[in-house]
Amino acid sequence: MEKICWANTDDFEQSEFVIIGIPDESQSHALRKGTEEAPFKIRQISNLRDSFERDGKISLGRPFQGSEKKVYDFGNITRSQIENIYDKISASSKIPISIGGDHSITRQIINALAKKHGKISLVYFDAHPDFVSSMTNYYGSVVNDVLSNIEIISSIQIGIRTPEQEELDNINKFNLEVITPFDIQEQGIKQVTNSILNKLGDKVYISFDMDCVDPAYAPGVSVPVPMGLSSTDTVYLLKEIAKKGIVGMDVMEVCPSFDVKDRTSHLASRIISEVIYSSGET
Ligand SMILES: [Mn+2]
Repeated sequence: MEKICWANTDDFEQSEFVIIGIPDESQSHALRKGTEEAPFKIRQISNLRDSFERDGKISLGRPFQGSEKKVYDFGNITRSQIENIYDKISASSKIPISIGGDHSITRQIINALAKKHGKISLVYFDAHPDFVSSMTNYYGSVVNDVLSNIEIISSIQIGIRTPEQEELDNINKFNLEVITPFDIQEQGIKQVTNSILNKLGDKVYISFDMDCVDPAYAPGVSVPVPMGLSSTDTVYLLKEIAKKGIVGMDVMEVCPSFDVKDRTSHLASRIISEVIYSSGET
């Protein structure tokens, strides 16, 4: 299996960031299948589109700002390996960047990371709140399933635009802050970013469902919804959050078989690099 092009060390111990693929969509109810192909596809596209050959040497089209970080690609793991492997990663204070798979995987990652970090400040990018409570342990109940391991007051949802009534009721019940694409249209990305940065706690985890982005930029997702975030606004916000420091991130729900010319996988590759390069930079 190809490694993501941003991987620059073969030594796990030396690395600051660990890329992990989790090609599992067993807890998705989406009509579109195929998110399990994303860890392979995003790595493949990263090597085709984010790198350049000059006189037989490969160089990266790296982000414009931010310094190089040590990145290790762990390869793919199964759902049942998540707890053990994330224990190992957090024991050595490395930052996991996970590629799904369906969004339910985030539940297992957060529950594992919370053992080390305590309550997580969750930044949840998604078109859908994933806050169903009448069913549990699937891709529509992630926020409900991690409630005991997140600090609601410092958590936030971004990009939400198609909640079910039950999810709206839960958002109101727990007083979870939500920023919709219209909020960004009205206030501007800079003001929205500042208010998010002021809200976040010390242990920030970014869960990134690719369907938060407008289908014009990210058509290859399992449940697309029109009127999403622009790719530039999204990455600007991600970079500003990453600068503060994160304990982990995931990129979920990319669905390569519904993509248009791999543009969603290319955006996913860029997002991963922008977050890594910006991370901890002041
Ligand atoms: Mn989701």
